Amino acid sequence: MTVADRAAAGFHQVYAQPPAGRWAAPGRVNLIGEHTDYNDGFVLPFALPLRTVAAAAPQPGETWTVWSELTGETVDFGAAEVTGAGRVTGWAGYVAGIVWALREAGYQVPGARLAIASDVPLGAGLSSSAALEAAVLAALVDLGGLDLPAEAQPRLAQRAENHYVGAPTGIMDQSAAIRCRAGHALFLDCRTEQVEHIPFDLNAAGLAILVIDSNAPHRHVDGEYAARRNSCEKAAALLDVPALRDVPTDGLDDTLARLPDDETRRRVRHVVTENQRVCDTVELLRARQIQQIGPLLVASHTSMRDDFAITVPEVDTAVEAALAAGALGARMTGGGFGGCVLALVEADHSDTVANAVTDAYARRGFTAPTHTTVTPATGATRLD
Ligand code: GAF
Repeated sequence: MTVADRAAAGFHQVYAQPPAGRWAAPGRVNLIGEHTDYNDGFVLPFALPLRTVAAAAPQPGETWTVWSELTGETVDFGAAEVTGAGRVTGWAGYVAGIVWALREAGYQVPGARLAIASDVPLGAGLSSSAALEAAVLAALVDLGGLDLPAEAQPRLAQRAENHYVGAPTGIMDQSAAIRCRAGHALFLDCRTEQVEHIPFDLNAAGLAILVIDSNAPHRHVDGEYAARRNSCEKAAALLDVPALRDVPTDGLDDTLARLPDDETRRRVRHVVTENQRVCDTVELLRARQIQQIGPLLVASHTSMRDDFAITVPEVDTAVEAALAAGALGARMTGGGFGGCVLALVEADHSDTVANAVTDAYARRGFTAPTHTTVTPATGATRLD
């Protein structure tokens, strides 16, 4: 059964009625541009063909009921739970967070019953939470006939995640889940929220993106993420700029010399050089030179490993093994401390690269990685 059919079947089973519609939103990988979003910088994610589907129908009053295929649980909440942040916890908190953020923004949110099914793996750094937020948001916007254009939806979903759930993320994942286009990467300016859909036709170039789940245990992800964000914001204040996006690449060494310690200098260097790498990658893709982006991916990984300090031995091993086996480029994707690695490979070479990573893991005694090849899919959409 497809994920959309599973959502509909779950809806029937739980509510003994058909849904009024189904809405899907994808997970994402980020081609390049890590930890740049909350620094007002640039990112270049694309949507995965793995999706979360919300089957939904209106229900009377200010009440919401949501069932999840994954846990088999049904959670109910009402107006009291969405007048203050954080009152619904766990996976249903993302759903309540969307209702909360819509109400905070002044929308009349329709009561609803929802059934959620998903193919986006949890905890793999592929943005399962943003996919859930985006699918639920799309459903509620349509059911309520709310005047909330797609361009404005990522900021609202981010508010749900930041303030209701309490995770201090940037705007990349929600933007990818909502605004991506099939066959394209999404070049997003996280300050202005302007986007350019950059053609990313891997097939035509005889290439593939291999996504390898490092299966590394997540270690201190939330605390480390918040710490990175904090040191970036402090550094921007020290440099007297609104955000690290405003630090130019030219004269970077002189700028870094104004900072008080080596760790802060490294954090800033990562963000400034990573923004530049996103722009350089976009230039190459515009020129249809996908093959040439490999060294930028590798430089991004090195910067995340050595300057931003967000990689772990499993992801470093996967990147090294992929490159040694002939990948054109490879890097960790997502927030870090585990999650996935992406490798740009010749299409007929992806098994060789994947097997090389599996072998390297076995030699180091790591839990075996899992892998899949992906092409850019569409953002949030109503299915029926
Ligand atoms: C996570 C966050 F949710 C994003 O906002 C982004 O900061 C990313 O880590 C790192 O680039 O996915």
